[in-house]
Amino acid sequence: MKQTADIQVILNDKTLSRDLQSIAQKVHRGKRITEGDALLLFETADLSFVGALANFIREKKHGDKTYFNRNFHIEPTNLCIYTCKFCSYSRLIKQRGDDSWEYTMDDMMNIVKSYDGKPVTEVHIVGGVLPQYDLPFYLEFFKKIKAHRPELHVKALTPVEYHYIFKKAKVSYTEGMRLVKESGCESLPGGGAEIFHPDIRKIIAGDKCTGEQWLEIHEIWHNLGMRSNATMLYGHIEKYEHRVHHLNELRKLQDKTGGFQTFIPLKFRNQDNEMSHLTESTTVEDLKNYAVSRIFLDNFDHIKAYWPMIGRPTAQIALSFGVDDLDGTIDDTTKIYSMAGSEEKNPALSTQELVEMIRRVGRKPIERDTLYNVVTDFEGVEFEEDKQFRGYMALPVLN
Ligand code: V47
Ligand code: SF4
Repeated sequence: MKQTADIQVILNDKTLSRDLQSIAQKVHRGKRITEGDALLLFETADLSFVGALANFIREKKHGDKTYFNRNFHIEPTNLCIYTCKFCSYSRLIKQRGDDSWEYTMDDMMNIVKSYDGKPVTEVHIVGGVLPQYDLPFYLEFFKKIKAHRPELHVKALTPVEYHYIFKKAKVSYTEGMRLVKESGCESLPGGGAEIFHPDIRKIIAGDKCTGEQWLEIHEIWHNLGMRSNATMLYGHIEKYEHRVHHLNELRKLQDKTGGFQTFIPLKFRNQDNEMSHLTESTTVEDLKNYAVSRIFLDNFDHIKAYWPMIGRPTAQIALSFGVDDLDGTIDDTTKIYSMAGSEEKNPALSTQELVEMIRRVGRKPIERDTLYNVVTDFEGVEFEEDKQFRGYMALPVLN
């Protein structure tokens, strides 16, 4: 269901510059746009223009289908040896105190067990980097999860952690990723990417893995036949050219491996971090960023809006600006964004709430698993009122 201008209106608009006309023609014909085109879109195109093009691509790929999954997060610790300037979540080891946590293996297995009998399909594991969370620890943790609940998909750790734990264990990236796969980790989340360009990365995240290392670890993982996600942290000190460079690095790797499933733009939130003096991007900018990402990343199947970060209303609008995925039901188990100033203080949505949120903007909710297999197509499914149960009671409608 379109909420933006029709692409035909754009194609017939004689007031557009030749360059924008040419980009619209490329999109209409399914041709790839260049880095220069993407820069031009960021710098000169208005929101309705990029929205129309992005929505055209979104609907060509997915129609009104809008995906989500049922997952929970485990964040082993919020202590971290690194000092990323945008991070509101981590505490340095010397700040160990009331607002920090370090879960043991048993603590984390208890979290996994607390979901026994609940219809979640994925556990998303990511947190700070600390020496005790080393390669043997994580390999054992993945094995324990799979032994306890074999069908639960383990989506775990980013190249930031992998780079650190492999170095400490003195294993190569290739050997390390092979062990990780063998132990039951099935995909990588998209975190740690930030901005690949060294000019920006060295200022905001100078002491963790480089952009090249992030890309190399994902490439090795893809070559093992595995899938992963990608993110970009935007709306801080980067310029449009850095965003385009980042998107282009992802597009090049995707051309080589095809291993990325989804791209997730992450809006910089400015509460309680070393970049709090920066003004956050506007919602117009956020939507434009989704749209240009959708247009540029022609070889990515999915663009995800992470609703705990941007809030539910913006996530709904984003579905008309290239986004086809809203992440998961997230049972209040991530602290990353509430600590950084998101309007979602306790991010939890029941399946019923998420389904209704998608339907209210005219889209079709589909529950997927991590690899985008359909778990439930909610077409014609109504809900029985059950306020106590945080899952859902879906009843097929018999017409
Ligand atoms: O890498 C940290 C970001 C990321 C802030 O793959 C911040 O399905 C904004 O990657 N403002 C971790 N962003 C989260 C992540 C993710 C989230 C949802 C789904 C998936 C997926 C991956 O969070 C970090 C960093 O880029 N982050 N602090 C902040 N103040
Ligand atoms: Fe540590 Fe990740 Fe925060 Fe950087 S973003 S300080 S690596 S927890």
